[in-house]
Amino acid sequence: MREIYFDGIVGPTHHFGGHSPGNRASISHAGMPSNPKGAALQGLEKMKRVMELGGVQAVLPPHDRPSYSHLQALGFHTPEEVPDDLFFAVSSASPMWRANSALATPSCDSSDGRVHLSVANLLTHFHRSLESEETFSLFKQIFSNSEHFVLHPPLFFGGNFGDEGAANHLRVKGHHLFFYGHSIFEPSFFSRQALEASQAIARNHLLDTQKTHFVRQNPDLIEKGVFHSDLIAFAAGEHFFYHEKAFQDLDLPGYKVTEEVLPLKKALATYFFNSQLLKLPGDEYVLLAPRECQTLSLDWLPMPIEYVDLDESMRNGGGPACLRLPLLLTDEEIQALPQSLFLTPPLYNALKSWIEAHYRDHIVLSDLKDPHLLFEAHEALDELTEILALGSIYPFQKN
Ligand code: SUG
Repeated sequence: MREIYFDGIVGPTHHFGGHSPGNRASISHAGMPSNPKGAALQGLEKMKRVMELGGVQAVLPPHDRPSYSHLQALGFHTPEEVPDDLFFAVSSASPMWRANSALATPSCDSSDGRVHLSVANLLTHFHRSLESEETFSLFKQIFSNSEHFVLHPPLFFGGNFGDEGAANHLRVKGHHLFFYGHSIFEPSFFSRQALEASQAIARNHLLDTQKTHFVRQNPDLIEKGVFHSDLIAFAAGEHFFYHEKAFQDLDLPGYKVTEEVLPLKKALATYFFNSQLLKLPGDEYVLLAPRECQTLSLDWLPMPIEYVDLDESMRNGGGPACLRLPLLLTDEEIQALPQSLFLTPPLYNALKSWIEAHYRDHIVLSDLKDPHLLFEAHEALDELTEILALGSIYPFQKN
């Protein structure tokens, strides 16, 4: 079996909207000018590095933003009628953080022998809740082979039944750790993941209950900005690393990183635990860490580290692991996916030229209402669907 990383391509409207209370980076960078071209190139360079290291890398297209279909559903007809905050929210490029798109479990762990994927509802933040419908429809196309894949729709949208996908889940030595922040019967203002949502996913994915664990996130840390558990723990293959303050009642052995080795404050400021641990052929491991971690002493780590520059995404609270949806697949399952989505040197070159031709390198919030930006974004996405051989996936392509 191989680990596959599906990274989201950063969309042309990438900006700093301050849309995510509870996410400190998002709030502290609100209103700053952004560089969508730089952001998309940084994401692409990370994918290229994974490919060069021997990882299986695939791409997922951005969503259609600003989303006029959502504005129409809200009764608006022209951009001028829409309050700024609402317009900026429907313009968010947040689908780039594909760790929040869904949660996938491998076929070897399900009693029906198939890969299960549950699309996340992302209900706690308005701009993110807009993603699930489009993700579900895209995934229906990508994971259409029902001999190998079972796609579950997003869970209920009400009653604090929040689910944020792979960002609150790890697979460690065949065991599944589902991290949650609250129960729907005791909602918390800050927590994004409900216990009941995680339990429903484990049941729907037909996992072995003996190998399924529901672990509560430390509520103090959620208030300190650990809005997903992938900001405080990571795993791949045999390895599992977590900060000693991360969880309550963890009953699975792993590498506990103590406060002495890495103080929580530094771990959060550098996003160390959002590093992407790659499991490569021949049981080699490489940790892709945000470049902010270069200031840390990490000689206790048993694997080599490489640093990646993802500053644009990081300013919105998204590091290396946030940008990718991980899947563990057999060769046959990999063959059952659209091959046009897998990164190769020619696809890398095509995406690079495409970004350079279509993206702006400077956006302030007021630019989002510029009708030219919408036009540019549509032109770009239209061309992208050709590059990725996806057909007409966007609402504007069907008009
Ligand atoms: O949901 N930021 C995202 C970051 C997602 C990080 N993902 C993982 N940890 N896996 C969020 O808070 C900010 C957008 C803005 O403010 O413009 C934002 O949505």
